Amino acid sequence: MAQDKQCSLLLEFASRFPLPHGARFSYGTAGFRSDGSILASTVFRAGILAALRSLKTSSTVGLMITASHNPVSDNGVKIADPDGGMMTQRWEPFADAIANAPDPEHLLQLVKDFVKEENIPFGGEQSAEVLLGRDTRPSGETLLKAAKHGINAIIGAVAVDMDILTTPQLHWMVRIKNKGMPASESDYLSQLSKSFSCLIDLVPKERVADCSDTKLVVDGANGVGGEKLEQLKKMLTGLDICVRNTGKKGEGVLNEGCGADFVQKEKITPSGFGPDDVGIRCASLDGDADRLVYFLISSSSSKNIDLIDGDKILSLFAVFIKEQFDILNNNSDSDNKLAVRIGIVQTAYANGASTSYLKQLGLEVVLTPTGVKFLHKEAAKYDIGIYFEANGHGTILFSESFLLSLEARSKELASTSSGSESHKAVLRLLAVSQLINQAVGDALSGLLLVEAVLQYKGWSIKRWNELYQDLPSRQLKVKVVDRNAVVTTNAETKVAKPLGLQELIDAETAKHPHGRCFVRPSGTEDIIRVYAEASTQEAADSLARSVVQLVDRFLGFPSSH
Ligand code: NG1
Ligand code: ZN
Repeated sequence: MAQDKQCSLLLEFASRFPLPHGARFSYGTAGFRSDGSILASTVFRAGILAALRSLKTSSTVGLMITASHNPVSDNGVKIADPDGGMMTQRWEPFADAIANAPDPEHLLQLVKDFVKEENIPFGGEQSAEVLLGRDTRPSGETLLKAAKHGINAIIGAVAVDMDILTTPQLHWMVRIKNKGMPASESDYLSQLSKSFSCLIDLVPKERVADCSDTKLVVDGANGVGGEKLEQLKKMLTGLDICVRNTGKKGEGVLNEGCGADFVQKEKITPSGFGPDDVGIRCASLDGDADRLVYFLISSSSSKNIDLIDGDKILSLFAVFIKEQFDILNNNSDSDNKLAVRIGIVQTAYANGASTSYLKQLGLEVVLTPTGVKFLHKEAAKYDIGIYFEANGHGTILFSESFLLSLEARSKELASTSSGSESHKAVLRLLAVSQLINQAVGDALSGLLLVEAVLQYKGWSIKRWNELYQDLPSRQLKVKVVDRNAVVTTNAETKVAKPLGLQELIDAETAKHPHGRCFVRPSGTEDIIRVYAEASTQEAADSLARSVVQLVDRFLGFPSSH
């Protein structure tokens, strides 16, 4: 009986969200992405998916409506698992299948088969909860309604609208809620501001004098991040933050000529910045504030910038964390040292100079395929895993068991040598674990950690940029008939298919000193990406261009030949 009611409810709701003719959706690197105007059926079905995920795990899950750094007309949807991370990859085939079900009957059949296979209580015996968030895109409001319908199509499931949020805020809320702790937006903001001020209080006194450089100008990409940063900055002391591209009426279009993706890919000043900002520390968030890059305008006569990307943010964090362990262990007896496994996780897009630098610090570096779900999973294998994509998405993960050891050490030091250098080092590490988002990369918490570490080191942005010098690189896109015709291996550094393409890429690469080049299908756009690196910008550009031609020859549209 309950099952019948459930089935007719699902059929009825599904008939309100028909699949657009000819559309195909795939749960890619960051969930479903497409033009916002054709996404209602997908978001409705993602609502069903989220409700089932919550039923399966008996926990709260999240559903975020965003297309991140993509144009304002795009939108997207992704699911956050109970730990705040991305939805398990094991469920992606089911996500794809329901997103493409041609009609309500097929959709219902897929759901019925899946709940049976996964042993999911279906028909109202159990309750489910989904937290909903969205960025500032105009299509978000309609899509939110579709998501609510999807959730409400599953009896027992409740949708909780958390309103406009950054992506990392929603992931944080899901994680914290499932830990049984207060998980509102104000809890998030106060955790960030408290742990930041704790780190600032622990800046060595002799370095405080070097910290006069407190001015920071932030490009909010005309998205949600600017507005949230305005809220956060009221709770902070010791930082003078000015937010531009806030997205307030008349200020500009989301991600257009601004934002972390623009700055990282184009390497020029975003709109709203100019000659008056020469020498000042600047940062850019992306449209949903899960990416962060810094930059420096070094001359008033050029639009070029010195980009300080995710790799350099990672390197700054790695230097800081390693230093805390050096302090702790250099001040401990040999039988009382705290053993730690620190892992650095990057993708093939990491600048080669960053990887060499990190290895030379004695750190263990691993590469994974693109997509934070891969990096996150790898980083979680360490006591402390630091992961970043070059584009500025990343965070630092502390394992639960290592956090317990740190807390125990902190208690011990508080009673034996409170205020000692070792004690301060442990307190800094604990504050970092509070400040940095443990669920996903978070531009706001990342920004506060960068600021705290720069103050700790007494470093200017220029000094930070000099940690190592990036190898010149170029990223290009190629439109092809079918991007899935490219299959890669070795963390995407080699092409397995089409046969013969890799050999030609190798031959091109060999022509350039320090050459490195790889191609892969994008998971978020219908294109092939080409990345090239070489000892000069001209060489990197020419290598990228030649490989674009190769890809086009193998896979491009016939008319373009
Ligand atoms: P795709 O389109 O799969 O390259 C892009 C980024 C990823 C990741 C996702 C999610 C590059 C080269 N790729 O993925 O790193 O951030 O978007 O937003 O920047
Ligand atoms: Zn984003």
